[in-house]
Amino acid sequence: ISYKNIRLIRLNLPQKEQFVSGIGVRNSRKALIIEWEDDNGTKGYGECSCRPDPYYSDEFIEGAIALVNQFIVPFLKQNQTFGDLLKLLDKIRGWNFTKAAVEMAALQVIEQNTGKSPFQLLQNKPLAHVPVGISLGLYTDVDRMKKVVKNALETGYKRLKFKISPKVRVDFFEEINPMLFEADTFVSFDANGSFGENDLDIFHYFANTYQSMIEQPFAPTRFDILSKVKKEHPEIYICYDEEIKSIGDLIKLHHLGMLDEVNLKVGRVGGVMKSIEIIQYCAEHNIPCWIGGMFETGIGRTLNLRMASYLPNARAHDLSPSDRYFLEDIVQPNVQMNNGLVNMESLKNCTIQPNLIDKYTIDQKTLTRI
Ligand code: OSB
Ligand code: MG
Repeated sequence: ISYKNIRLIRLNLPQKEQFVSGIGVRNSRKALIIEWEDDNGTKGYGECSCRPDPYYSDEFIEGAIALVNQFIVPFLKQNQTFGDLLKLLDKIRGWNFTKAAVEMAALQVIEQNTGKSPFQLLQNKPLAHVPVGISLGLYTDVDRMKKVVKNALETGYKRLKFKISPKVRVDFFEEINPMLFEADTFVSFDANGSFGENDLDIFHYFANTYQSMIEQPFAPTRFDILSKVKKEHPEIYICYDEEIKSIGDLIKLHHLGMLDEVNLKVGRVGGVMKSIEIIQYCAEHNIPCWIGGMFETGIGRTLNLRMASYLPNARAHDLSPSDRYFLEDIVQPNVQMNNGLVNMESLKNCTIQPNLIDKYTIDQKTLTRI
């Protein structure tokens, strides 16, 4: 793969409404897009879906830009194999979201030029319709929350995932429970690592009331709290998000007997190749695995959906169409969902709109090969 220009584009996309989680409050999505242009003018796009602050992972957008500037682009050769690029990226410790974005851009160029993609390594036939769920924030107004839940149930999402934290309003859930128990939609919870040793009462409220999946209840690496909870209540079902950044993290949890389910984010584990390794390990060991989201633009969303289409047994992925959270996406037409299913055929029409990229660009920088 050759390279002529790498363009780093920083966007700010307005959201339809504020989103609150155990991580923080967000009114708009700052995004970083990496455009890779080869010698023939073929362009590939990657999305770095870390947050602008280091509150989900230790990466943040300004840091990602510095990494690409200092430790990736200067080491690119005029021509390299995809394997050379992976070696260059592997040498860098951490920075998974950033490395994934570079890999994604390169893969798009390669696919356009040769028709080859690493998805061919996954032997199963991809699904034509991918089941998706919705991730709902923390609410400060119970009427608003009721409306949102009612609407999500009517829309047909295959799963409702509620953000929870030690400050969550349990009384709101008490009011909404009849609606949740009546519906046959799967309900799960995500604490984003916000519970500590002193929040076990509220943790157990959610575990007992719903006997469902809880995502990343405790801070990553707090095996002490986890194993205590698991020993006392083996029925508690844990899904990991932040905790798993590599296949090694996954294997460790599996060997410790603490792994029930995996939220796999392509960016968090460092890209498509790393994700495929994880998918294969999960398949071999019967570990349920689904694709998580970071409120990406259509660029990242499309790739995630493609990955999800190779997981035939997943209940639902965190990949609701982006018009749920953005006023306008830079990919148009938007991904289409019908009754909780995304039609993969319809993704073929979803096209990156350069004029919309321009409209939402805060700043950009082009690194030209010298
Ligand atoms: O914990 O899964 C999470 C978004 C940003 C950071 C962390 C998380 C999320 C989501 C997004 O839940 C779900 C989506 O993209 O639809
Ligand atoms: Mg999560």
